Amino acid sequence: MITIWGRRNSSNVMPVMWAVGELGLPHERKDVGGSFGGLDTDAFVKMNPNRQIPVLQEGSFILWESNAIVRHLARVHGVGGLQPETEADLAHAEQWMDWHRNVFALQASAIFFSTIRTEPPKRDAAAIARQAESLGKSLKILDAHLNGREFIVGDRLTIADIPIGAVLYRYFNMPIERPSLPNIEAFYSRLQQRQAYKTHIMNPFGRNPAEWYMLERGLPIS
Ligand SMILES: N[C@@H](CCC(=O)N[C@@H](CS)C(=O)NCC(=O)O)C(=O)O
Repeated sequence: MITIWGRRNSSNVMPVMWAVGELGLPHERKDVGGSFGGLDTDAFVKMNPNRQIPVLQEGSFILWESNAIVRHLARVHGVGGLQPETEADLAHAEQWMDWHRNVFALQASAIFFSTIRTEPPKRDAAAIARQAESLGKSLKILDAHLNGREFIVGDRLTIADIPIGAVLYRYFNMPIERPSLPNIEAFYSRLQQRQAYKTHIMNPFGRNPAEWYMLERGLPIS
């Protein structure tokens, strides 16, 4: 049995849960991090000295770093599925996973904190507009790559799609200006048809810190 440590609304827990869902793996998820706390206990720090989520636990095997967890799950459980089949596809999948970490997630997360995680009166509209424009330019690179392709690598969903696809839900639901990205929009529409994407990624995150907190705790918002 796999245990995933981490609250479900964490941007780094979500791709791991999506991979677990795509692979149909029996699992449990434990709410830690954010308002649940629990990252500073001796037991957790022993698992992840970075005091961050997600952490994968499988018996005595412990793994942290979300993209490493997604790669591990695909290698061990996803042959013929999430794991790319050729060396070239694997190399390109890893390239896009690094792009996710160093470009897309970095920029999108900064905007998420400037918008949803900041009280509306304290938001800096000019700075947010600059951040959104810069992210839009980065996404033009992915949009061009997706021209004529159904998935980021190969002809089925792989580890290349998981971290990037997870951030797309936030990108398309944040209150920002977005350029025309027709190939990404088509890709995002296809992802939204997948049950595991619906379950683990398409979870509303609210419009402000108060709503974010309520949703994190599973409480209704008005
Ligand atoms: N590069 C790490 C980043 C992990 C990370 O930043 N996790 C955040 C949540 S998204 C965290 O643990 N924050 C503290 C908290 O949730 O309390 C990964 O991909 O796993």
